[in-house]
Amino acid sequence: MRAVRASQALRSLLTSPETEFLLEAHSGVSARIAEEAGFRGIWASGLAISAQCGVRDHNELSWTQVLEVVELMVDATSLPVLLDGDTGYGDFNNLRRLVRKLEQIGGAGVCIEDKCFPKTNSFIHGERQPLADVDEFCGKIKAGKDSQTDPDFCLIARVEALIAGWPLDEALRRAEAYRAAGADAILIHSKRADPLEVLAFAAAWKRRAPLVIVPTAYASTPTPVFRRAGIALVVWANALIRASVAGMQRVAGRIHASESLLDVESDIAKLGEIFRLQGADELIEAERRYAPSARARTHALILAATRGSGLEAVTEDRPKVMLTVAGRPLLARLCEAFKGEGVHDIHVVAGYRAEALDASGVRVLENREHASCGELRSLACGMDALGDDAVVLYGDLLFRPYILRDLLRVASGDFVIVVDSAPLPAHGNRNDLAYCSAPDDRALYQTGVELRRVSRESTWQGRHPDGRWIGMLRVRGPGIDLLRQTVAALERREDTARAGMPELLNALVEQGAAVRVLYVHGHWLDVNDLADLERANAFAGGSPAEGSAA
Ligand code: SPV
Ligand code: MG
Repeated sequence: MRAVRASQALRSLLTSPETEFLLEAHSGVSARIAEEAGFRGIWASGLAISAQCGVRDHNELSWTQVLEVVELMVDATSLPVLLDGDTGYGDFNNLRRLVRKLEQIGGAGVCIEDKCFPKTNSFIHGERQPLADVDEFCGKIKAGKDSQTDPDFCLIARVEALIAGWPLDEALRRAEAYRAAGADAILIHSKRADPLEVLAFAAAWKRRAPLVIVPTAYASTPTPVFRRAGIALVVWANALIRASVAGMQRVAGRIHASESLLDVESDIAKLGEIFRLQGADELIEAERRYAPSARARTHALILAATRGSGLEAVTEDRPKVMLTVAGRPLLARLCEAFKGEGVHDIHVVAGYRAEALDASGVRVLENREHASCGELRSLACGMDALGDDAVVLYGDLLFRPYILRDLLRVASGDFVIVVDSAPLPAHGNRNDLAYCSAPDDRALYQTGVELRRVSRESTWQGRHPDGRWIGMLRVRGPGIDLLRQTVAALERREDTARAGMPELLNALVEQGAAVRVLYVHGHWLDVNDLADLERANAFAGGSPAEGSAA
């Protein structure tokens, strides 16, 4: 609900002792832009609305088509919208329907001009356009006023006599008749390059009713001149449609010539700005409130930028994640695992041999600094893909489906990592030893265990590790922001700029974040060397699992 009704707001602009301004808008987004610029009201220009539809300002749009645009504008802004209603789209009866419909959709008022339907724009042979009969036009004004139910709805009568080449007297005669018929204000239009006839009209009019002007032809007139003349409302009637046309022409030409977006990217609005103008954030908020399950869609981010030392013999032409295990690439297996759990929003951060990454149904992000930076850089590249809830994992993992399922469905907390409590195998890397708040007690269904440290040290604070982090992290809710900030902070520090995921987990713990532990007992493996690849083939092929995949 608007605090002040739109019609009231428009009326107070008309009756304010100051000169006020309306800006043309022709769409929801242009209306919102006008509001953000500081305008207090909108001119729903017939010229601009028809132009944005690619048709002439000649009543080629039906009045209901015009109203559809007006309704979108009303919805998009809290400002009063004054419709440039041409001649009222017909006789008095058409105007009555227009007024009622406008009220229904929240329009604040209508301006009608004393020409004949179909009219054409005043700047196209304005002198040749016949004026309406004064009595008939007065009848139309009365009909319009009689059919409004909101007392503040404004009906403005536009005098086209000067445009059509009639003298000042005729313009004054008409204006007075329209005022007497009930018009709330008079719009006096002129196509002269100077404001003289409008000023002469204003002087003779003596503020009998608020005066509205459209200084398109006499745009060089300083605005104080209008203030001094007592003009109530100045309408900047076509600036936004002209701005958008000029912008679109420039950009379309450059894209066509360069066959690229690169030249224009810095001159056009960022997508984020479009989303902001559309109110995308509000929808995210609303989804949280009304459809939390829809919002809680989990994303997957696969870190797959490295070649993998120990696998050089088989990664000459492809990244590790494209290695084939039991007939299918590791990446395809991971995607299948995620999709099987309903996680369809999958991003993979590529680096080494990114071009060889062949993945349908996943989006590829690139870490161009993969050779010189650590995993943090890859994670930073994928940060925007995390949404509100994500599983981040290494691309060389193979695991039984229940591990991901439990991580998605059972584990709770802003951060959850999967830790394998099975005895450490003789083979495999030991960078990710996990020290936790409690060891895995397989007789209990533990949910409250937290990570204390991930380390390659085989003891920490005199204790043995509780297991091995398998390279799978779930992060969600407020955890996403903390993750983002922590990655940024680590990247800023010289000693941690090239760090990996273990340093990140430790930094989170050191800041007091609760990193929950989901214990598993085997049933996974990672591929670090050729022997692992062998094991992976057996694991994926269904042979009795070895090592940590026991
Ligand atoms: C419009 O903006 O459509 C107007 C003003 O009616 S003018 O183009 O000057 O006629
Ligand atoms: Mg118009």
